[in-house]
Amino acid sequence: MALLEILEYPDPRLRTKAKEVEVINDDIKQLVDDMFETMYAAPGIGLAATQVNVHKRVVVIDLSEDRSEPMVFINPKVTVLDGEYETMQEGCLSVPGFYEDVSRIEHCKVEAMDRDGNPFELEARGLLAVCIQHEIDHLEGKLYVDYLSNLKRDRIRKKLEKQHRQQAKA
Ligand code: QAP
Ligand code: CO
Repeated sequence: MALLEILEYPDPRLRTKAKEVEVINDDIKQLVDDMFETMYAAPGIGLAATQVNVHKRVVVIDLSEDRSEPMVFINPKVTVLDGEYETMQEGCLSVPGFYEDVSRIEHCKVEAMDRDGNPFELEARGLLAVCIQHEIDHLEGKLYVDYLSNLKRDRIRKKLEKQHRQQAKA
């Protein structure tokens, strides 16, 4: 297992579109395990491979308090189940320290493969539905800040750029 480095906004590598996973081999399983370790250490509830600079369609999520419900989504596809939207405050490990309201589909179907390559589908609502959509956006090179006003996004970008400059000096 290994802790992976998480890319932070506005790193241009976060804009890379991830490729479908063709075969689930030991490399992919290792990636999944390292992503869980990295997400749990952060700590976070969701992480997409894009955020650790691996441009493959792999997402890990664990919404439980005690980190007992790891969920793996390889090549995830979302289908809208009803047209209801819900607004939730979102954060992102690639945008540390900022939380903003984002509106997303409240009820969706997700089809994906698990860590062993077995296909599954589930219906998601609430936080799980929001989190899956947030993580699939990462695979498309999209960040939640893209849904904010230019003013809010620029303010976040400038603060993070300043932090990154200070970190580089230290
Ligand atoms: C995505 O985000 C998400 O700013 C997962 O300083 C979040 O795990 C989807 C985190 C909320 C829906 C709702 C963020 C940790 C973790 C930070 C995360 C931070 C430390 C974010
Ligand atoms: Co994120």
